[in-house]
Amino acid sequence: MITNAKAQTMKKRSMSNLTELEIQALSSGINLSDGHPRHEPTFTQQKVVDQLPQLFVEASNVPVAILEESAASAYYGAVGQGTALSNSTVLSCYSSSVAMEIFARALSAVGKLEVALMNPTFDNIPDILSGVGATLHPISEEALRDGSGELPAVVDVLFMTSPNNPTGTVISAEALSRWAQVCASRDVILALDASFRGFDRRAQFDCYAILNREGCSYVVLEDTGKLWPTHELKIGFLSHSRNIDLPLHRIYTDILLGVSPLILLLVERLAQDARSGGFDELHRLIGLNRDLLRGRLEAVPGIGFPDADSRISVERIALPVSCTATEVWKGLQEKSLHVLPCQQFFWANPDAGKEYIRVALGRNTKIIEAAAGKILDYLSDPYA
Ligand code: EGV
Repeated sequence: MITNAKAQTMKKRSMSNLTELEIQALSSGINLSDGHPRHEPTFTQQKVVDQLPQLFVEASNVPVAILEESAASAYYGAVGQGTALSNSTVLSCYSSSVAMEIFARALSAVGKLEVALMNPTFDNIPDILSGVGATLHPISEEALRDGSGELPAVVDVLFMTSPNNPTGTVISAEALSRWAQVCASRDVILALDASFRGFDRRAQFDCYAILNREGCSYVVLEDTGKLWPTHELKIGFLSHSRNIDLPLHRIYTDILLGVSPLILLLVERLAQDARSGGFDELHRLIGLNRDLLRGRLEAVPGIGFPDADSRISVERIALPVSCTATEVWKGLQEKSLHVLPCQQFFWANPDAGKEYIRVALGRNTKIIEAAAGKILDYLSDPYA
């Protein structure tokens, strides 16, 4: 018998994953597909980049444990996570997806494979989890945000993304406390992917203080890879409560010895820059690009921007009912503009993503302007 869940999985396997679509956007045309930052560095970011040869030398002269501590401390300090280093252990990874894979492997090693997972969210999270054999139980973004949902009866992990990708939804301090209490009382691991935290001050309350206060076991993933245009030089931080019953360090060391000391230094300097005005500049750029896109497109009949309050570096567009995400994604591709259709974000109910495309905003404003023009032309006359 083919169950509903199985049918959904089979349907998903027959589609490309979002990253396969993102790769198609790398070689030609305008790329508003991936959520990686591709705008010009700011003046002060460029000054850090100009110091790379000196940083290279410095990387040889400072013990890596010190570099790790300084990079983590600069990053967590810049995003309001003041107690991250006092009560948890941090493992630095090449990227947040590598951190995610390590977490998933650790879950599978101890058979904690019942995972309540936010829906929608970026598809590599469900894919990595199901890749290690996890059973996924969808829990809606609204239920998590309001703190109103119930955890399934048998569950080992509650996994949420905040700010969420692609919606930008933030789990408030109150909601996080509530979920941390639920997890603590039911011996469930709370996992939080905060890769987009840097974009939204509302997500920059000290979540480690809350998680430690409520006493749950937790894992938090953070990422510098969405923030600064560094050609994929980035760190994914995998931090966890000291009481966690998972072989994270063992799996981490199965996979890597450590990250590049040069990248640690680069991250430290860019985090310091972010703290002293860099984030303000980043938020201005993303806000400007978002306003410009919405302003140019709002005249299209039937179009919508469902994530009114989003601050993250991607924007979801609700399409007029006359067209589907796949059609628009293909049609725009024919005009050399790459975006993403949203079915794969809705991992538990892909059809719900048919009405949306996602466009990346971490680009120079001129690019967003040109892309908005193409989207406007296409939606005004798809057959032109
Ligand atoms: C986004 C790319 C990975 C991912 C992009 C992303 N895919 N890492 N497999 O980083 O929103 O476009 O998160």
